[in-house]
Amino acid sequence: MSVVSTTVEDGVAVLTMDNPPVNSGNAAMRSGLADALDSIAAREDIRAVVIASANKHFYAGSDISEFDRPLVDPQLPAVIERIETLTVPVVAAITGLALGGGFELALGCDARIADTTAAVGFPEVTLGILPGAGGTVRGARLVGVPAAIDLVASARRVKADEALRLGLVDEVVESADLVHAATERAQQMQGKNRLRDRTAPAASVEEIDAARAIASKRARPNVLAAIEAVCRGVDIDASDALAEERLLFDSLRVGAESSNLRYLFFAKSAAAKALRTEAKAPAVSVVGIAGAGTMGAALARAFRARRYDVIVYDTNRQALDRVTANSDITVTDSIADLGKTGLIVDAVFEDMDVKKSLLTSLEPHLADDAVIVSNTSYLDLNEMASALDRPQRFAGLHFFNPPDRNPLVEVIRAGTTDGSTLAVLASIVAKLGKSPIPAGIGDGFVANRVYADYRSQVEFLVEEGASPAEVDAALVELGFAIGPFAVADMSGLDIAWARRKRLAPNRDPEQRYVTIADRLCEAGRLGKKTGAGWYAYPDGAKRGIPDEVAASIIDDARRDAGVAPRSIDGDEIRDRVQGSMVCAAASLVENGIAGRASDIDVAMTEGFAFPKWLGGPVRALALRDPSDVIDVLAVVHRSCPLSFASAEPATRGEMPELIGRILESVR
Ligand code: 3H9
Repeated sequence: MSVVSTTVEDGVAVLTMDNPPVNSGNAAMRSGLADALDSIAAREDIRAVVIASANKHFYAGSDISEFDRPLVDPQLPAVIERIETLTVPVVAAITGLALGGGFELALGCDARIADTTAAVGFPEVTLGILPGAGGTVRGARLVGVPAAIDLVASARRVKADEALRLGLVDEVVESADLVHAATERAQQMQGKNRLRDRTAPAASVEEIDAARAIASKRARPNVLAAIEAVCRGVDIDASDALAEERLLFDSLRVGAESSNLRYLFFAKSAAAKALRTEAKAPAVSVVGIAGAGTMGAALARAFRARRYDVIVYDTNRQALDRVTANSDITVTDSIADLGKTGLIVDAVFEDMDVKKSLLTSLEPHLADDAVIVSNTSYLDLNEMASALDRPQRFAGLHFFNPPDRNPLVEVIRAGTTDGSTLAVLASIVAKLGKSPIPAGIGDGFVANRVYADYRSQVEFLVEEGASPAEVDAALVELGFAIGPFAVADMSGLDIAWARRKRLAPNRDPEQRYVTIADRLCEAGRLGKKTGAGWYAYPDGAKRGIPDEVAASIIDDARRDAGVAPRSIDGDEIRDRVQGSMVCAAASLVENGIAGRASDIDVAMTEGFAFPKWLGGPVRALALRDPSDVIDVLAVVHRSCPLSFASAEPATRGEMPELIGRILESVR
């Protein structure tokens, strides 16, 4: 049976697309549409056509799992051409999302009616491509070059009311009236209204230059190509512009960048899917945050932004006042008030006794099915759970800084956590719009554990001879917006210092330990806030500059460690950083703390700004020549045989079995 069905009433054919879950455009959808349009073309009794959806979304874009292979005919531009060559008007009835190819399909129609749930947009650039079925060409002819540049380059979703204001849709109606309104519109239309035949609304050179300048900032090559396609497309014949756009789309689609971004899309899907359970999740509408510090306040904002009612509890009145200063968040110094909430996030001070005491005083006030989560970064969740009478309703929900903007969340199952608790968390992270990964209990869970090995490696590199500025520059060249030492200075060196001091008594003496960060802290260089850290910030300078004092602290540390500094090039820096993260990934997967190697790529790209177009550290190494990978792993192993024990076979020229396996899993 076709995924597109046709019904005809009063001379209007309604084509209904039904390709769950999101009506993505795969070969079956395209041929279903093409066949239906061909049948209509052959009939004389049809005066108008409506294209509608049987599902939540109109058409969430092309099925990107098809992009790794040559695309099967009929391709989307050919389907849209059939719409345009029909002599009768065609109206798109947009419900839910019309994204990418789905929006392009709607732009191929003669009118667009949306319901109030609708949102349209071009997410293609986030997949390393550009719209490939006329989005740049018809988009610019509909709303003008500046607005089209913004749409294709920002990838933003435009909700129904704004879409109406911009002219992207012609009318917005209630969902129940959508198909009826589209049918009426189709019946009233006098002939075709093809966007390809239009001239783009006029825009001044200044307006176009301004839109181009904003959209081009730090833009990847595919975004620049999308902007150029919009600008060039309005000056040439529509058929030529469509052909040029398609060529660009195809060349980008088969490139490494787009392939890596598709890999990440499915990696995120797989991580989210791993959290789904059959268990029932009680709906949560009121969220409690325990702790009104910086993290608690930011968490409160994140939940409030997604329309949860939020109650922040703290005994510190000043901290509570800061939370209420700019928001409609309720605050309380009475723990009993958290009894009204369905989810409570522990964001109190990172100390086991403080956490346990919160849990024991909180639990008696809660409904039986309320869930408590801890946002701890390092503490043992099983030990915390032991303080509770209902430990099955407890888990870890670990957000990353700043939690109102950083999309990464680790969902950590404690030994006692039940399925319904996980179901609550899966639905909450989805509503928050976060990118979750499941994680098990272990020092630093998944993401911080990988980051810790990355951090140690950059310090090894400095001890061996690279300067902090050289390391930062090499990693900015890889694609990070800012290097690790500049990041450390921004966040402050004192928190990590306190942690190192706490862990010092249990540190394995065989563990390579670089003392430079400790020496900087001892010298009062705690980062930007103290005017100096790895760099100096004279007169409140925004960006740090390398200075003699840090250089001499580094020299002293090298001398005391018996290291003769050597010059280290950017390639070695980049290789060692990525190799270290891959070793960490291998041990996390082996110990079951991470479910899949691809979860580590999700964690590093979503939470730690590893360049997405490389797919993440594991994927990036997996795509290298195996003999290069063995060389990289051998150097990483030698940098600290204890930390990077899993890479040991590489020193004999062999691919370590476990690492080979995780690399294979992400190719
Ligand atoms: C494009 O259109 C290019 C054109 O210009 C070219 C024309 C020639 N493909 O995310 P969910 C799967 S580029 C394949 O959990 P939600 C997804 O993996 C495309 N699969 O649901 C998941 O699978 P599973 C432009 C897709 O409600 C399941 O569907 N379009 C696609 O949280 C449910 O998805 C986009 O970039 C797809 N396009 O979110 C939109 N979309 O159940 C990409 C979804 O096995 N999609 N799947 O884990 C999204 O952003 C979200 O999926 C969406 C729904 C917001 C639609």
